[in-house]
Amino acid sequence: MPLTVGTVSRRDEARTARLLAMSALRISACVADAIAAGRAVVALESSVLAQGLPIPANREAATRMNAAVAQAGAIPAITAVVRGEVSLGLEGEDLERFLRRDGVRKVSSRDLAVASAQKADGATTVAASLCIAGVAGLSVFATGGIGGVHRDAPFDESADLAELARTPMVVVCAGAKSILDIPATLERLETHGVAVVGYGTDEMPGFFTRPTGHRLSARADSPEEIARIHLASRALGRPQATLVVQPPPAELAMPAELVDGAVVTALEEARRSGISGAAVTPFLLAAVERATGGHSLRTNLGLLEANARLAGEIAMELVVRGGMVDVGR
Ligand code: PSU
Ligand code: MN
Repeated sequence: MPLTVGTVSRRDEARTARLLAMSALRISACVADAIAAGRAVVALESSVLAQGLPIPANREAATRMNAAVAQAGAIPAITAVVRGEVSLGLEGEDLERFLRRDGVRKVSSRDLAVASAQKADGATTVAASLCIAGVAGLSVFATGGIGGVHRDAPFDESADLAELARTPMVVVCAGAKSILDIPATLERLETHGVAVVGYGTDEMPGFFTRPTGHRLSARADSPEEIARIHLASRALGRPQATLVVQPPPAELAMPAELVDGAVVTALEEARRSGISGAAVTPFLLAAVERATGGHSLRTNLGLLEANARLAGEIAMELVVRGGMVDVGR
């Protein structure tokens, strides 16, 4: 009996803490309505818009991702820090400023509180976006590629992995970017207890390329199967994300040799230019784009849209199963 009482009060404490944190968020009217109505909501990141993609492709990415989520019947919610306000639902003039990249800093999980206190504009990485979406109690997030372990600097491991380990959401991506060490990233995800589920594939996709030769331990072939896997994880009280990896659309996928060559060149360029820290990922992405004559850019846009659509479908499936919003986890 005391055990039950203790459990209940701990759950109440967790619920109160979550509600308090939620009140620190600025949630756009349309996203707030969707959450209140128990509709399917898909969180999207903003770093890919303000740092990862060049102008004007970043606008195309935002438009196509939002549309793909909506086509699936769900509501898109871009995460960001807007003049210090930690926000869910980046829209209108604020979104325009982020697309122009006017003084927008890159914000990972460690940077959230700093950007907030300093009233800065911050574009959120996967890690920071998961923090925000997790506080709001959302269940699904979509992006292009997650961060991971860097190839020639294994001590440089993206905070994306740590947040995947403690945010119980479905995260849809096309794998870890090809600029990273894929097997090392998979090993770290295993250590963190994050299930990596291939969508229609038995192999880890290579972001720009389809197969990488790295076999996955799990595969699912429908949004419904993914929803069931995630709900099973939630039922066990697991804190981790379910990481869904979807290969880029077949007609846009690039040959592995082309990408590998471009990545090696990009890594050399980064070394020569003394690039380090948070600047590494945006620098390498831009260098690969130059080296592939823009092919990688078309692939990037196509996979972002495809991932947003799949995330929308999974979110719809979770709503049907009553697993979308769960205040008090
Ligand atoms: N994938 C892309 N473009 C990007 C990123 C990923 O195609 O801009 C961003 C994501 O926001 C990801 C971040 O979370 O890069 C990882 O950066 P870092 O390695 O500094 O954690
Ligand atoms: Mn890093």
